[in-house]
Amino acid sequence: MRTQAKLSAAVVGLATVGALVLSSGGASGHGYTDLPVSRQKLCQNGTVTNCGSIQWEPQSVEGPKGFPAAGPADGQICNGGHSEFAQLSSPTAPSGGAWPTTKVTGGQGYTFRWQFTAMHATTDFKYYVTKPGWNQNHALARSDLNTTPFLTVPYNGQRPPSTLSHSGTLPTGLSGHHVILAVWTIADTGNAFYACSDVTF
Ligand SMILES: [Cu+2]
Repeated sequence: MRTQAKLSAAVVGLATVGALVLSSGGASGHGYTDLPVSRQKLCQNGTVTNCGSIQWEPQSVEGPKGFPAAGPADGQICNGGHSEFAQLSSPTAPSGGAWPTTKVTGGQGYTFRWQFTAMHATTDFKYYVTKPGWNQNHALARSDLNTTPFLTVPYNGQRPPSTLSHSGTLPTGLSGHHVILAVWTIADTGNAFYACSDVTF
């Protein structure tokens, strides 16, 4: 009897652990930008090939929050620190050649857009852009970026709708190829979602 009681306690314990694992798994993925189109979306829609597993889950670029003080390491910012998504930090498209870019104009109003598959309680959204003269020949690092966001949208712990647009103004003084880094910071976990979009000013 005692053994049986211990066993069933152990089974309950395992079930609890299982439920916790499932619930954190459920919170583990879930948004990307499609305006301007992000690298993970270009992989998912087949515009860029040889991307690896990110093509099946563009919403899963989830890494530690706190960028730029914390967050993914330099060289892994665009892949959220996930080695299985390393293709996203490649300075060139995994299929060869340059990442396709969206044409934008400095000083112009722009509507940035996120798509969510899980609507997490949200601290804020921040948008960063690379500096003039950034190093385009390596995986994106903090030294390439203006680490002051050009757009911050506080969200006060609310949950976003499945599609969310933000109106902002593109920074001035940039020309040629740049990367916009969008960061979605979750309020009730230690994580954030990262999306890099290539643009031409
Ligand atoms: Cu999630």
